[in-house]
This record gives sequence, structure tokens and C-alpha cells, in this order.
Amino acid sequence: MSSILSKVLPAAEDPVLSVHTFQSKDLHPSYLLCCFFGPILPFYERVIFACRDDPCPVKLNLSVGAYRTEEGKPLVLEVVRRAEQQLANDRSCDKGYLPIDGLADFNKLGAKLILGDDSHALEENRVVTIQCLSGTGSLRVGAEFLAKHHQQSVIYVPNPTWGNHPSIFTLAGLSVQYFRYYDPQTRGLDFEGMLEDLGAAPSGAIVVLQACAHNPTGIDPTLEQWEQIRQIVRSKGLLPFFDNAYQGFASGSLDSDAQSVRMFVADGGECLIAQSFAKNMGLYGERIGALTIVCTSEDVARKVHGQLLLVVRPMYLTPPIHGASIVTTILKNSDMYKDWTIELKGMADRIISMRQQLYEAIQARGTPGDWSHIIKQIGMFSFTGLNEKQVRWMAKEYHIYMTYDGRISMAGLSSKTVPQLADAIHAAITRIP
Ligand code: PLA
Repeated sequence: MSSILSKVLPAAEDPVLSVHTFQSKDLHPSYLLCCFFGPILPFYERVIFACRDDPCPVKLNLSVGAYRTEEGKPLVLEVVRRAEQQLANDRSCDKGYLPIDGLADFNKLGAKLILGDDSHALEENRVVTIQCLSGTGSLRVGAEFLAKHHQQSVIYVPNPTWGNHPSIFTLAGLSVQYFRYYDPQTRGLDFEGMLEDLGAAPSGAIVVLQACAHNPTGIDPTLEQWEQIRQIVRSKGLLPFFDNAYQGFASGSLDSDAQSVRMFVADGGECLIAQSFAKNMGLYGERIGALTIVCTSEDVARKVHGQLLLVVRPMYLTPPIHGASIVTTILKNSDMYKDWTIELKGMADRIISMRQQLYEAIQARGTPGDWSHIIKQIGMFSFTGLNEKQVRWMAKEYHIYMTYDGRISMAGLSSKTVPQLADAIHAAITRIP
């Protein structure tokens, strides 16, 4: 029988998912090129997919940002288990469709979590929040909305940024540009470069800002720097789009990690926020998040809400109910909320202690170079400064896997595996130029 689908091209290894997506020989000069390989730093998101096929029993996968316990196991928070029990016992819970914009209480409580209890924007009813499919879905819905309704299609992302950003925005119809963010020389923020690039952006351009725990660099602006960024964004009439995937994970405090966003909302201007509960509640697979759009008036908010419904309905009709019910149960109940913050802090603290242990282990081995960036960086990832050759060598010789840009997930390390990683780093630095 002849195949209708025979013209589908074989795909190359996807750097993150370890599945086939694209062959380099199949590439053609379409915008999709930029999506999949990134116009500037293609290796920034590459993961060594060989990890999956490596039979070594002590292989260490530090490529994807998923929290693991000291025993190297995925963690379901106790408070999540309790919320699920409660939901299972509640005969009034059903599995019917949610409205297009999701669970109303979830939206209200999610917005409060990021904007703060005392947010004027919330009081003034000029905030629209709709439940979406985790952070990625929220970014995509926001991007689709902007591509349709915003007069400016240029969107600036940090260089480097989370590898999926360019794909999400390009496929939504926006035109991706980069602003300087990381300075490899100082292993810190290229703040001057950032301000210069934002200052040169066309009026109305969208600017993607990671609210905290910048992925992949682990470098966040200080509060003073955020204030300067805010001033330039507002004075140039740029539209901030916050990616808030790690609230609570950077410092262990939900409020501290929300300060950048709240600073922008407090000035009365507009912004978009993509929110995820994947990491801070460990609900990776539930795909639960929200898109919040802070508007300048209730009237604008009403119109924005109506248009968002039109974006969502043809995309996935309505969002899933279970994750939203879990988050709502926890956010609604003050005891559960408190227990959540304790468990969240526990995860953040374990990551911080992994940083310290890794730094000390590298120091103890006398590894050449300054490794203080390991403890200065924040959040789930550390941008080690290892080059692609060293990364590949470590995978081959030590069975340790990280992204080609030298990013490791600190959340995947444990006291047991720190020495293994420190040995590998020491060997790579001293033997591989
Ligand atoms: N935004 C940023 C900055 C992220 O790092 C991630 C996930 C997301 C949004 C989306 O997460 P969500 O859709 O699950 O809410 N980044 C991971 C996962 C953790 C991945 O890329 O597969 C990472 O390893 O970078």
C-alpha cells in the first residue's frame, strides 16, 4: 500500500527530549531553522542524548531540571499527597470540563501568589489570569495572543536563555531577537550590554525577563539592577513578559523570588507573566500553570480576557482539572500552604547546600581557576564554564551528562554524587583544554 505520509522527513536528535526531530541535511532556510537551532548560540540547549543509552550503573544525568532527593529519587511533596487524598475523598469533585480559562479559584490564588496579597492591580480588577498548561503553555498562549493583538512582533530574549523560548515565540509568529545577558569573561551579568540592547529595542518590543533563577546561567540581576531595567523598559515603551518558572526555588521564599515582577506591577504599567507550578510544587507532569496579564484598566482587562479565550479554545478547548485542583486545595488552606512553603524551602536549601558541597569539593582537589560562581549562582542550574569538549569528554569517561553549554542541574546532585562530579571536573579541566 502506498504511504500518504512517506514524505515526512526523518528528524535529527532533539537536544532536550532525546528524540528525533530534524536532520541537518534536511535543513532548509526557513524560520524553523532558528527555532530549532537558535540563531546565536545553538549549543546552549544541547543535551547529550547518549545518557539514555549509557548502560553504566553509576551514570549521572544532570541535564534536565527536575528535582531529586538525596537518594536521587523524584519527589512528590507530602502536602501534594494530602491534597490529592482530600480531593479523592470529596464526592462533590467531578471530572467535567473546566471553563476555557480554567478553574476560577486557581486563577485568583495563582495571581495573588505572584503579585502579592496587597497588589493594587488585583484590587483594581485590571488583572487577567487564565489557567494554562504549565509554564510552557502559558508562554505559548501569551505569545499567540501577542502575535495577534500586539502591534509589535519583535520579542527580545536574553542571550543565552532557556532553549525552548526561541521555538515557542517563533512558532507563535513573533520575531525573536537577543539582548546581551551573560558575560563569559566575568561569568556574571553583562549589565551594561543588557541595558544598551534594551535601550536600542524598537518601541513596543516585547522583552522576556526570567523572574528569578535564570536558566541556564543561574545569574539574576540585583534589585538595584532590576530597578534600572524597569526604568529602561518603561521609558522605551517595551512590553515585559516574565517567565516565572522557579518562584520559591531560587531563595526558598515565594515573596523574595517575586520581587522583580512586583516591582514592574507596582508602577502601574502592563506586563505578562507565565507562571509554572512544575518545580515549586513538584507538579511537573500535571502541566499546571497560568498566564497573567496585568492591564492598565478593568476595561482593557475585559477585552484581553475575551481574546485569550479565543486563543485557547481552538488550541486545547479547556485545560486539565487535576493539577489545578491540587494547587487550589493547597493555596486555599492556610495549614497546607504553610506546609508547602516548608517543603519548598527544603528543596531550595538542598540545592543551595549542593552548591556549597560542590564548590568545596572542587577547592579540595585544587582544580585550577576560580569556581566561586558555583556558589554565587542561584536556582536549579549552575553554569559551570566547562566547554563543549570537556562536557563530551566527561560523558565518555565519567558517565556524567550535562547540556553542551556546561549547564548542570544542581537539583540532580546528592552528597553521594558530588565527589564523582568534582573528580570529573578536575580531570576535565586539567586534561582537556
Ligand atoms: N521556563 C523556564 C525558564 C524553564 O527552565 C522551563 C523548564 C519552563 C519555562 C517550562 O517548564 P514547565 O512547562 O514544565 O512549567 N525547563 C526545564 C525543562 C526544567 C526542559 O527544558 O525540558 C529545563 O531543563 O531547562
